[in-house]
Amino acid sequence: MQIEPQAFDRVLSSMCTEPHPVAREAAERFLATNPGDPGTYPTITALEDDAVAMLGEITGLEEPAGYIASGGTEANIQAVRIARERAETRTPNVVMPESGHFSFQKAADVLGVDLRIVPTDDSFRADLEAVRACVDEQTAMVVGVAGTTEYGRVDPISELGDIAASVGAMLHVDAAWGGFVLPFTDHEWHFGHAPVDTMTIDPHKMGQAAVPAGGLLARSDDLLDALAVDTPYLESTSQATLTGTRSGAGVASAVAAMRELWPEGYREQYVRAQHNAEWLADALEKRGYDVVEPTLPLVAADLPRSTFDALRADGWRISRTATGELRVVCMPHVTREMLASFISDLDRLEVR
Ligand code: 0PR
Repeated sequence: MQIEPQAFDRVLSSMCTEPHPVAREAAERFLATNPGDPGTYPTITALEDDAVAMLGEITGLEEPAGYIASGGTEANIQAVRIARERAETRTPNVVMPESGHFSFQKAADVLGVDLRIVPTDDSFRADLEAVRACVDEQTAMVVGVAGTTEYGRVDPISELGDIAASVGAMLHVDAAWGGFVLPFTDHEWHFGHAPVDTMTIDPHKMGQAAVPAGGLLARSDDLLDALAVDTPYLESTSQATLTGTRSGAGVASAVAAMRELWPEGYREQYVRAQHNAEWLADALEKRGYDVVEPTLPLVAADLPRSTFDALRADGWRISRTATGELRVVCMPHVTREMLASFISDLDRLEVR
């Protein structure tokens, strides 16, 4: 029996997308490889080095260290783990704006660190005063988000870096979603712009790679060493990943997608997505809804609950922010035609 996966033609709020054809093909070829065992699978290990090198190029990292993780969650957990290992306190805390992803909650639970959540300001970015007031000598890490899950906002990364440095904490940037669009904007977000120590950037989101392909990057090898455990019965001597056996599919597809698309393909994708987001924001505004302006290709708007539910019943895969706004992520598979059809469904509902 053939079971068809979810079609993408009505998916508007996912951060996943249809993999690029070259990424799909590479994923299939490397499906049975395990980059967790470099002695046995050297080809995929070499490809992983390529992936990290390319992610380094995208994020202004001169001597890239890192690996392809299962996703942003693993990368964020591992970044917190690095910070905890390096902290000179037994009661470390992590300071994060409320716009941070819930994966940090998991990290805090698993690693036993205290997660301190500070408010965002009127523009949905980390409130610097609040961050300053929250850090102390026990702060192991300050988190900045470059492309927030709900509103696509970019925190003031340099300023967060200064605050982190003032208490000897590390700075982690979560660019899980934003990392493949930010290079084409004026935002300051990466290793070349600020004293960033670690970063999450996921090829399986805007990078058009197949799932699972997350990315963890670190400013230097010694940061990753904090994660390494000995691997006695493998030919390689240590492993820095959280998972053991992991799919080579994500790694190979990440390399294939980045080789194909960086930088021009991603630039075109960003421009198209941003135009789509602005078109949608405009269409919603014209209909009288409150819209959060899309600084990156992600639109949030206040829609009545009943309208939202009716659109879901029509098959639209949409989701809501914590405060109940409709959230549309203009991923590569989201076309203008899809958005126009969404708006015409909305018009039909509002007439009734
Ligand atoms: N950091 C940020 C900024 C994120 O937005 C996300 C995921 C993560 C980390 C975690 O990444 P992984 O899910 O790869 O571990 N944000 C989306 C969310 O939680 C994830 C998502 C993706 C949800 C696809 C639905 C979906 O269909 O909303």
